[in-house]
Amino acid sequence: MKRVLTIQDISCVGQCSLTVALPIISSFGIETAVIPTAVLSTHTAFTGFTFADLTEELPKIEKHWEKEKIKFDGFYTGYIGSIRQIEYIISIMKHLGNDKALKVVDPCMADHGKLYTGFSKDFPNYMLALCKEADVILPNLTELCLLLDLPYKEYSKLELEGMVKQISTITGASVVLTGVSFKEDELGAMTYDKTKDELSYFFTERVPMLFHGTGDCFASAFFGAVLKGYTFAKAAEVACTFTYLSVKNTREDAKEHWYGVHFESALGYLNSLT
Ligand code: PXL
Repeated sequence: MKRVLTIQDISCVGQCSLTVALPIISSFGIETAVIPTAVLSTHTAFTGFTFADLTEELPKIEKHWEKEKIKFDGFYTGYIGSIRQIEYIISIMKHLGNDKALKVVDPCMADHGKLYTGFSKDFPNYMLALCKEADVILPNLTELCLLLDLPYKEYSKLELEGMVKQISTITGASVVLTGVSFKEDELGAMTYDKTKDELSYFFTERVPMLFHGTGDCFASAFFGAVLKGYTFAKAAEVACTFTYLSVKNTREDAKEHWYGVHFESALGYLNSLT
């Protein structure tokens, strides 16, 4: 059985980051270890959340695991609790990976044109350093604009393709751009597989509602699918379909459940793949 490590926060309530990554990746039949970067009472879209920073735990955990000779076949990083964690995470990926361990970085820091509460304006520069360590990065449009230092606005298909290739050249990583849409009734992802120099798209029907945590569901499903042997393009299809099903199943409940999606109801789809 493959063993992977995901590094992101625990938002105790909020259906994002570790509380979704762990069940989603596990449902592919992959052993999933975690390092929490911080513990929050809720994610940062709520007001008044608590925040316990776990930065200095990271090097201690690395040291213990090195002693125990614990190694991983893949790494997936999400929400990071402090700038200093970036160098610690780079060290963990360098020292605790098996040969050819897959490194997926979700530059989770912003959406809808805005940085998440708590991140400073220079955070995207540090996140770029982490992206340079990755095999695949999974930005949304806001994050792509921040990484490239471009304004957040609507871009044409051709412009987006140029931007995705540009960030791939800068980071050396393949890229999956999430939240791509050229028609009102569709939503999907653009994948640039650097190893094949291939661009591809996949769309599903758009559910015209906004929920938090969909990026984390997408990234977790993508990571699991790649570990299971899917190509980056095919894994992006799986992740789009899984996220679409999760959102569709939350639609009825949108008022009370604005803070996350009912991804549990779509885990059966992932099970059917394995
Ligand atoms: O879903 C991304 C995410 C993860 N973790 C925390 C967040 C967010 C988005 O707002 O606040 C703590």
